[in-house]
Amino acid sequence: MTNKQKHILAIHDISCVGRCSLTIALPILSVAGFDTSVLPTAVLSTHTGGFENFTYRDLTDDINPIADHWRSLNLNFDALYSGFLGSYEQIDIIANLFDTFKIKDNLILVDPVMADNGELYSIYSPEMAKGMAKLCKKADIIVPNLTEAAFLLDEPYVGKNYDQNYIEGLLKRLAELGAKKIVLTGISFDDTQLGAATYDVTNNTFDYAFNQAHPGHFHGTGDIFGSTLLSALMNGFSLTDASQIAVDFSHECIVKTIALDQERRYGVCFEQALPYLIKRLGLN
Ligand code: PXL
Repeated sequence: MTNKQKHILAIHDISCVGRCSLTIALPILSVAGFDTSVLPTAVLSTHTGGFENFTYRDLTDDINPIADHWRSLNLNFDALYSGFLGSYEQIDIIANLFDTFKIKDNLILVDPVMADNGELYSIYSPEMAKGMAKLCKKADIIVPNLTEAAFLLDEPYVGKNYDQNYIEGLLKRLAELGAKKIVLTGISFDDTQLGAATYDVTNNTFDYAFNQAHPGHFHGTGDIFGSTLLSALMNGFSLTDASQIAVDFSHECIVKTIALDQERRYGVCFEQALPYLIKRLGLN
């Protein structure tokens, strides 16, 4: 019997400079062994976090014609992975695309990329949060950070002021949006560790994955985490193990970036950590 190569669709923007979104998802999913197709949601000269005067081409009008062509080709995807969307209108368009391409055994992962550190990204309005909650309903797995979780649930952002009880309550409330697996990123119960919390609704189990914390903000690590989590899940790892691999690979990327003294707004030096990921996924 042949082992058919899995086909994944990554739905994110292209930020031409400053690694994030598709310039992270495509190489990571490729190195993890998958035929990765892309649906660009916008094209920016740089990402929005740390550069001024970036260009922004919203590709909303291109998405339905692209999806219609794919429908005519009867394409199938083993996973669909959405991240940064180019406009509020894209939420309904992507939800519709999920309806078309959802099949029994494929996986829809929604990273509700819209906010960090208590604030929405500058290009988004508060209505984005309500729309993202609707998109999360279509997902098998969602991967919000703590800020996005607060926006999705229309709850106050608590900053660093939380405990395990709060996190597990938050995970349960996020599950009410509809996904059966929830992964909450950027969790830290003390200053030395940073990681993710998972909630598997079917088994009613909570799990945690941590690695060493490094001070400061490392741009694009949410996309590193989401792409790695999906890579591990699609290679057959459990939710708990995939989350630990994603935490550890994100940490590895941060360590490389610090060692190379890279300017933070250009993103993390994940390229040099890819051999580590291949090893962790058991692909070498
Ligand atoms: O990493 C999330 C992200 C994706 N795409 C764009 C961004 C950001 C975060 O700032 O600006 C364009």
